[in-house]
Amino acid sequence: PSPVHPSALFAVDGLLTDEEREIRQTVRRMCDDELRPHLAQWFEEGRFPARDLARRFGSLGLLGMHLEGHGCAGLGAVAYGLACLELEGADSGLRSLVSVQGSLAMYSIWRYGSEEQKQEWLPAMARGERIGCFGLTESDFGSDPAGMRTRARRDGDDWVLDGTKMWITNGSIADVAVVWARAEDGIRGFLVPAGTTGFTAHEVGGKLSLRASVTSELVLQDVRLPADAALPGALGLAGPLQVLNEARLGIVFGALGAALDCLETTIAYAVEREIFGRRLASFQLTQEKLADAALELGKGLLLAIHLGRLKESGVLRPEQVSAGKLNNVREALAIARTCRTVLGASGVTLEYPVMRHMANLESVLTYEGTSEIHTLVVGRALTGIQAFR
Ligand code: TGC
Ligand code: FAD
Repeated sequence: PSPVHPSALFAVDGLLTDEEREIRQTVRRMCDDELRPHLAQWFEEGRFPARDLARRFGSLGLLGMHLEGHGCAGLGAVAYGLACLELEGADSGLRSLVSVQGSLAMYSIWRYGSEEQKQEWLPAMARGERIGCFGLTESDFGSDPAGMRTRARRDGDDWVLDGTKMWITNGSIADVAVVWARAEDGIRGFLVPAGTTGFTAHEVGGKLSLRASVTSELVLQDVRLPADAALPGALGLAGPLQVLNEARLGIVFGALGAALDCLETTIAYAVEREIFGRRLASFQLTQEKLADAALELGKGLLLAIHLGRLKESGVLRPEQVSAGKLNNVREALAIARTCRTVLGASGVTLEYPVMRHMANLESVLTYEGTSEIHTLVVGRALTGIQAFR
């Protein structure tokens, strides 16, 4: 019998509209033609052309693609998720660029910003001409942002910010940082343009994961901002946590893209590779690995599409996003690890994308809420008892 592609096993294409399938194909083609040939090098060198890529992604309408108005494409959650899936099938770092720009930085402005802030930033960010970052985490307050030390105090009409943010994607290449800080009346978001006096960003080196992504520390020392730098619609931790739901949904899809790339690579390898006088794919142990991976991939995709449809109907709850992120990233990482075993020694090199995806997925398991935090969110939903603190 002729082989069935792992995505075709569950016939999920039938759950998509023509427009969604077309968007997926367009992003896939762009990844194949323009990104895949360079990924191993970008990862090895820990450098990639972020600004050029942002413009290219902007030209395809991928930045803030699920937002309406102000130059954004206004597409549905599933279309956005499928774009994330294809981008992450290339490299999680590229999906990160798009997640942070569209779902964290742009969404913060779109949801909580004034009309003037939206007009100033959103169209240029949608085109990829200006890059944003999202500063919530601090070195001592990652999983528990409620404890943040960054402060915003009033001085006349101005705001003055002091503090340090850590592990901020796009931080040192951003034109604007969305910085979350504790004001007297609660946590507020601020738009801090690059170059503002007292604001500096430094790239974090030595990463063994997401090497094709910029990760930075943001330092704010007596940063004076005008009154209209604050996002008027956000007060309290619920503000940034609501923003995170957007990006987490992209990851529910995206992580499966990395897993699918691993599985496609591994099936092709196992069918060609000969050992003990037979093809590697002809051994039952190998087929069990491939079958289990395809099952988890298919189940994850069904879950992702279901959550996307709930989002499009306006009824998606945060604990459902947590369940999706927890399951799909955990399974994607397990698939990447299993695929790596099938490739043997070749699996530990950059000749194949599998270990690169595996290393990237370690960050994906940690950022946007660790797997433990999402477990506790689901546990709280099931029991009504919070076990965070
Ligand atoms: P808690 O008391 O539960 O909540 C405080 C207020 O927030 C509301 N809330 C949410 N609202 C919308 N969506 C959610 N997911 C929400 N979770 C909570 C909640 O209803 C409450 O509202 P109100 O009005 O009653 O005040 O807060 P807590 O301090 O107990 O913390 C809960 C916990 C641990 C779940 C939360 O702190 C958390 O999610 N921690 C994880 C932090 C995190 O995910 N950081 C990510 C940083 S950004 C990032 O990683 C980008 S990666 C970049 C890339 O993609 O490349
Ligand atoms: P900690 O919170 O110190 O957690 C350490 C371990 O303890 C984890 O396993 C965690 O699950 C566990 N743990 C914590 N609390 C509990 C508990 N109550 N019960 C049981 N176990 C617990 N942040 C941003 O704001 N913006 C960004 O753009 C951004 N980009 C990132 C990019 C990369 C590459 C990485 C790696 C991180 C990024 N982050 C960003 C930060 C990320 O969100 C945090 O790393 C994450 O929230 C976890 O925080 P932490 O690293 O301080 O770990």
